[in-house]
Amino acid sequence: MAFIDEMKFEAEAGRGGDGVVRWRKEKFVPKGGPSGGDAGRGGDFFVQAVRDIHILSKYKARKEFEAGRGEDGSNKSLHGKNGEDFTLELPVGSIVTNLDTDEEWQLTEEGQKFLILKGGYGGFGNEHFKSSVNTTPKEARPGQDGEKGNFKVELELFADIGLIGLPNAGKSSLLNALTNAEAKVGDYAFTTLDPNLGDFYGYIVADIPGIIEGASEGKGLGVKFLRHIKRTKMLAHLVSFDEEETIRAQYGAKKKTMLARYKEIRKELEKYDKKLKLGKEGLASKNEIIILTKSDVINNPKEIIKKVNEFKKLSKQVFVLSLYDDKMIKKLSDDLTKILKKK
Ligand SMILES: Nc1nc2c(ncn2[C@@H]2O[C@H](COP(=O)(O)OP(=O)(O)OP(=O)(O)O)[C@@H](O)[C@H]2O)c(=O)[nH]1
Ligand SMILES: [Mg+2]
Repeated sequence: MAFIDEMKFEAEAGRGGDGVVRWRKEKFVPKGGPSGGDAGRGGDFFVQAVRDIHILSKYKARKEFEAGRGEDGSNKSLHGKNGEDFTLELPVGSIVTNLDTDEEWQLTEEGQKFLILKGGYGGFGNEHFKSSVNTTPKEARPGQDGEKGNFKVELELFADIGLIGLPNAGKSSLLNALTNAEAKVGDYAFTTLDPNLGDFYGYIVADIPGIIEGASEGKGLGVKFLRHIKRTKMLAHLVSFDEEETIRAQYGAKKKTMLARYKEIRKELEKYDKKLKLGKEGLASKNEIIILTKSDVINNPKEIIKKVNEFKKLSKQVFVLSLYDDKMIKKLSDDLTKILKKK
């Protein structure tokens, strides 16, 4: 199932029912008083946040939604039923824009619900118009149309930690190790084409597809996924101990050292921020920890320490990880829990 993070749709709230002209029928009374009931109002149109990032793909075949029409009034003063409300479920992190009015709603928490279109009023029946001067009103009102609109939904994933890094850094593998996710892992670049989410003790971890030099201008999987880091609370930046040759063979990277590879991604984050004028709200200003992955490919422990010290100069927390070492995974998992709890 392809991951869909954008959609357009047409929506209409319910039309109000019509009021009616009716007369009371009573035995021995040739013409009773007015008894046309009022109509029901049209159903309102809501959007509501659910914790299901794949829900947009459910609406693939259907792009028009409408709430229920109000029922007409009836005889014997019966009030028509209100039309059924319609609630469109959207993933947490959706930004809904009314393309006709530019109004915008942000669904940031599960269960959050917004009224985006109001149903029309139901019309009055003739009984409503009864007065001392007009005991036989022949007037009734039609229902009012419900509001209509064209909308756009853009999904920006909400996560507590976003795993970022060059392709093949080990992001999906780490997601699988820490959470219940079953992300695809492969020894080639761009295994992950869509973000994956996992639950880490109630925190959401997002595995973001590999970012490469030029991503902010659309290279590789491009800008599409940088957007998903925007609402992530903190970043874990993975840099692998893979040999230079391996990396070059995989996606033709020009830069050599691990630090240079790290900086390459940082530069993309900054460029993206600049392009969108995000300033301090941007990707580059997010709290970031660094995870040096695949330490098992290095035989000399001194080499690992040397790299760690090099990265520590960036004044960020640095972790070393090999997914073949359970103790290392446990340590990272414990430390991450502590970091997340502090927030
Ligand atoms: N030796 C070693 N290999 C690892 C480790 N972690 C991951 N790998 C391997 O590295 C390769 C890439 O792992 P993925 O988890 O798919 O990497 P990714 O960062 O998600 O890659 P993309 O989805 O392409 O961006 C796979 O062959 C993994 O088995 C590790 O700790 N040690
Ligand atoms: Mg991956």
